[in-house]
Amino acid sequence: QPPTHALVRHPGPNAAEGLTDVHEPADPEAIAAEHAASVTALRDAGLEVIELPADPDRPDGYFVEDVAVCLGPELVVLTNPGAPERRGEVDAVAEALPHPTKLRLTDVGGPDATLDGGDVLIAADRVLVGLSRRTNIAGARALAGILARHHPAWPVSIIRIQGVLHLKTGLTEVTPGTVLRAAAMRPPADVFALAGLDEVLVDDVNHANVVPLGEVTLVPEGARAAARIAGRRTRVIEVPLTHIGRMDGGLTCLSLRW
Ligand code: CIR
Repeated sequence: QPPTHALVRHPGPNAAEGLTDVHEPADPEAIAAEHAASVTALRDAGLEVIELPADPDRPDGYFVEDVAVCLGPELVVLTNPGAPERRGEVDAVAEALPHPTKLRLTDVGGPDATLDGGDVLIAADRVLVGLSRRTNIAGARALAGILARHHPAWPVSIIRIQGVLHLKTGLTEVTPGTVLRAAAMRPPADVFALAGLDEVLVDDVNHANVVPLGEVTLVPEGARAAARIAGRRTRVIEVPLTHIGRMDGGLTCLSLRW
């Protein structure tokens, strides 16, 4: 089921002060403009969008995808982000989500379980959970346990990822059964994780992160392979992401969708 709703949080004046491995400086006003373009694109795609105000104390707060995993309109899993400086982002998003059932990852996996939503790819026929610098085994297992209970038909693979921040930085599903993988992200050692999927390799590490929304696909501006493949089946909206990319963010990170 394509999503009908999304939640976003505005970037604040401190939006360029969050965590990043990229050495080029980002401009907070440019971040705000790119973020606004992403919200317009979500609305243009027909989604109803909840907008939260910026949090002046949390520069990475607009990367809402990392603090929750929406499993449809009924159930959401509130995460325990791997970066301690991001843990304070969870509660405001949790309160704003209308889902009737809200589970805490740490209630299932214990206080040491960490997981960023950016490490969870829900594809057409499977769920991939990345073990990254942010998501540990206890966190991945806790999410897999929740999925086994609430969505027993979804096969789950836990895969170690290297070369990118989050699983979805380097791997997203562009159309059902076709994934884009950034060459910078090494292929998963678990050979079954991507079995049966068509994989398209992209050279630019910022061009593998797309948001499929049923009849519309959001892709980063200039991501030609993504636009071409998505364009065969859906309308494509390109979103500029230069400055958000410098904060290690992609399109998926900017919203929660259900
Ligand atoms: C961070 O390092 O946590 C943020 N600056 C970027 C988070 C990007 N989120 C994502 O890929 N899901």
